[in-house]
Amino acid sequence: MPLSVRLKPTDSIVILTGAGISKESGIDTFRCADGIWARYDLDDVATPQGFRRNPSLVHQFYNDRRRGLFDPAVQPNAAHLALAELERSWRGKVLLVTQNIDDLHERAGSRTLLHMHGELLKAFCQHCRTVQPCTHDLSVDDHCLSCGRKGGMRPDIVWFGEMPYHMERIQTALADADLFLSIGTSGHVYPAAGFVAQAASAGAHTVELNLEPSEGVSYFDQAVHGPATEVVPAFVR
Ligand code: BV8
Repeated sequence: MPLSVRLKPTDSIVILTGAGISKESGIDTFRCADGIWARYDLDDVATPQGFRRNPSLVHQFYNDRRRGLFDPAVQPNAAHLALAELERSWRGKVLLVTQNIDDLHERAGSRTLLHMHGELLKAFCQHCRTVQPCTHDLSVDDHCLSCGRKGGMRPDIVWFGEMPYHMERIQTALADADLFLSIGTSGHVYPAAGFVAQAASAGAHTVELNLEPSEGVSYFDQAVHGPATEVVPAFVR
């Protein structure tokens, strides 16, 4: 049943995506059997403490993943493209919130997009606190493009224990949502994993589109399980 049958044309839609939507584009997830946390200790590479302990390890972790974005085989897939088409064709508001740090939603054409965990293609200077584009390998020897000082550059990524970006805008959108779609996320990491309960309490219809039931599946009104490139285009058409 097309989305337009479920909703009024002016209804608001909030979409949350996680690593699963990029899996079929060749980007690793975190908690699948062959995922990133099977190869790296989260505390070493995705916390401020880990960065202070060994910045070179963390830079290498993100440099490898940033380089992966430039692999010609890594392209937006049918799920990314279907969400960009929905944003273009839907008359109501559509807000796409992603936990992902890749740029596949942008490359698919999505515009109203918030990266709540930051972006691989940006760097942050701890001295002058500016965010700047980053397409190259970062290291402890880098100088900031803004203040010129050395040794303060880090990936512009939200690590565990750090406040995610755009939370106020996300909370406002969840309070106003008529439909909340959660795509390709295990529902393990907060505050993102709590969005479904917030949307539901505001009266939204909540749907999970995921390869398999997530940790939060019981919070959803509806769940469709299968590969994102199949279930997402079928649901949003
Ligand atoms: C914070 C860095 C507070 C970027 C990441 C309760 C409330 C608030 C906080 C907490 C809380 N309980 C615990 C916490 C602390 C913590 C947390 O949640 N810990 C977890 C381990 C329990 N949260 C935080 O620290 C957050 N910060 O709360 O700050 C605060 C308040 C005031 C002041 C200061 C601070 C910060 C969280 C962000 C951490 N950064 N990563 C990076 O390196 O990428 S999180 C990491 O997990 C990634 O960002 C990733 O996006 C995120 C979520 O993972 P998923 O995207 O869901 O990926 P996963 O592999 O888990 O699942 C993939 C899914 O896809 C699977 O279900 C699979 O079945 C499916 N799939 C696979 N293939 C396909 C598919 N689906 C469809 N098609 C396919 N083909």
